[in-house]
Amino acid sequence: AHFYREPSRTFSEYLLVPNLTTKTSIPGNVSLKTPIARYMKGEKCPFEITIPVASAIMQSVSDSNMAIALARSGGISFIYASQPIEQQAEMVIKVKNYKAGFVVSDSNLKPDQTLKDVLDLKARTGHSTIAITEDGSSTGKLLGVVTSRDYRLSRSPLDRKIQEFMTPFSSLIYGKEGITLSEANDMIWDHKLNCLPIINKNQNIMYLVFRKDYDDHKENPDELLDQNKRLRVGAGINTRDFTERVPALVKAGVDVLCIDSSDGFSEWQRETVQWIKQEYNGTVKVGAGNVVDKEGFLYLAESGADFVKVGIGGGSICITREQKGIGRGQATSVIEVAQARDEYFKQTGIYVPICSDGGIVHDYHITLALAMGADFVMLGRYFARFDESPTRKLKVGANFVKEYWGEGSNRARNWERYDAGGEQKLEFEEGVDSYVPYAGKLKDNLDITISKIKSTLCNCGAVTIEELQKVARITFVSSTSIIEGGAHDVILKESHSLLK
Ligand code: MZP
Repeated sequence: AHFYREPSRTFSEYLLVPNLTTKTSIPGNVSLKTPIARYMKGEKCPFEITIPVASAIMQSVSDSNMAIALARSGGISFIYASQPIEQQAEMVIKVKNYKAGFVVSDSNLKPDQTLKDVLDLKARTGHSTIAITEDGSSTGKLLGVVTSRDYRLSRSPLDRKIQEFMTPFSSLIYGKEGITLSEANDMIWDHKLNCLPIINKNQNIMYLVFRKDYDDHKENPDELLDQNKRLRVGAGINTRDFTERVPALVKAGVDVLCIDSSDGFSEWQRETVQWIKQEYNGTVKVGAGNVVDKEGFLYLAESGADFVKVGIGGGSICITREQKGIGRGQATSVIEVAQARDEYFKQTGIYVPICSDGGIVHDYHITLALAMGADFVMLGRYFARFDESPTRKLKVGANFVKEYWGEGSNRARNWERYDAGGEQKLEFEEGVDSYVPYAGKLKDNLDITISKIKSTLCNCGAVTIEELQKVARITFVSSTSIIEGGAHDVILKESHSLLK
C-alpha cells in the first residue's frame, strides 16, 4: 500500500494572509469571471460564467427554478440526473425558454397584474405588446411587459406618457447610432436615471429596461441586449443511459453536461466522455468526476473532459467516508488536483478547469477553494436553503427549515451515481435525509457571499481569480487559533441560553 506522509486537510484548517492592497484593488474592480470548459493556450475560453459558483446535481437542489435564479445571477446550475430523461429535458427547456429582462411601460400596469391586463392594454393602445411571464408560458406569473413602437411617430396616450417620462434624458441616448448597452448603461448610471431605452439602428425605442434589470446584469450588461439571448443551464448525466439521455438533453438545448458520480476515476467515465465527444464532433461540453488526486485528474483530462470535478466524501449530507472509508480532505484534494491541472497545461497547452465540489460551509471556504486553484465551486447545502430550491419549507420548532437530502440516500435512490457495475439498485446508503435552515431568496444571499469574496480578493491584492491563485498566501491554522477566529470570551446577546 501507498502511505501518504501528510494527513489530508479541509478548508477550515486554512486562512488567507493579506497582501498589500493597492488603490486599484477595490471590490468594484474585481471580476469573478471564470472558465468552465477546456481551452487551448492563447485562445479565449469558449464557456465562462460571471461568478464562480454552480449548484449541485441533486434532486433537492437543482431544478429549473434554481437554474433560472442562479443563471440570472451569473452562475450555473446542473439539473439533477436522477429522474426520467423526458422530465429532465423538460426542465432544461423551461430554463431555455425563460426570457430575462422585463419592462413595465405603463404606470397603470404593475408586475403583479395579470396577463389579461396586458392583453387589454394591447387592445386599447393597438401596440404590439409582449407579456413576459416567469416561465415563458402564457399562464405563467407575469413579470412585465415589453412594448415595441416608433417613439417619435407614435401619438397614442401611452406613448405620450412614455415620451414625457423619457424627455429629460432622451437626448442623451438619441443621436448616437449604434450605441452599446454598456455605453448607455454608464450614461444612465452617471445621470442617476431610472431606466434605459434600448434603441434600434433607426433610433427607435425598442423597449425600456428598468433599473432592477441593471442590478441583475451589471456584471454582464451585454446579456440584456438579448431579449432573445437565453439563460445557460447545465445537466447531470450518468454512465448507464447516456446514449439516450445525452441526445434528449442536447435537443432540449442544454449548454453543458456533467457526469454525476461519487467516484469518477473509472473506465465508465472515459467511455461516456469519449462517446459524447465522438458523437457530437467535440461540440458538446461535458465535465467529469469526482476525483481527489493527480492520477484521477489526468485520466479524465486525457479522456477529453471539459472540466474535472473534485471531492469525495466532504458533502454535508455525505456518509461515504463512514460507510466505505473512501475519501480525502477537500482542501488537500483541490491543492493536488490544481497542481496537476497546471502541470498538464504547461505540458500540453490545454487548460482543463477544475470544480471544487462539496464541503463549503462558510462563504470564505469558496475564496479559499479558488485561491487553492479551483476555477469554480459546486454547492448543495448552500443553495438548498433558498426559496428557489425544489424542496418543502417547513417549521420545525421555532425555525423555518428546508428539506435537503443526498443523492445516495434511500429517498433519492440514485443508484447510478454509486454504480460499480453490480445490481441496478442502491445496496446501502451513502447519504442522509436532512433539514437545512431556511435562508430566503437566492439573490439576497448570493449577493452577500459574492461581496465577501470580492472583498477578500482585495485584501489579497487581487482583482481576478487568476491573480488570486498567483498571489494568495495561505496559512495552516492550529486548532487553538480556529477557536480564536470566532466570537470568543464574550456573552453573545442573541444567545439567550448563555444568560439563562
Ligand atoms: P454540500 O455543498 O452540501 O456540502 O455538498 C454537495 C455535494 O455533495 C454534491 O455536489 C455532491 O457531489 C455530493 N453529494 C450529493 N449527494 C451525496 C450523498 O448522498 C453527496 N452522499 O455526497
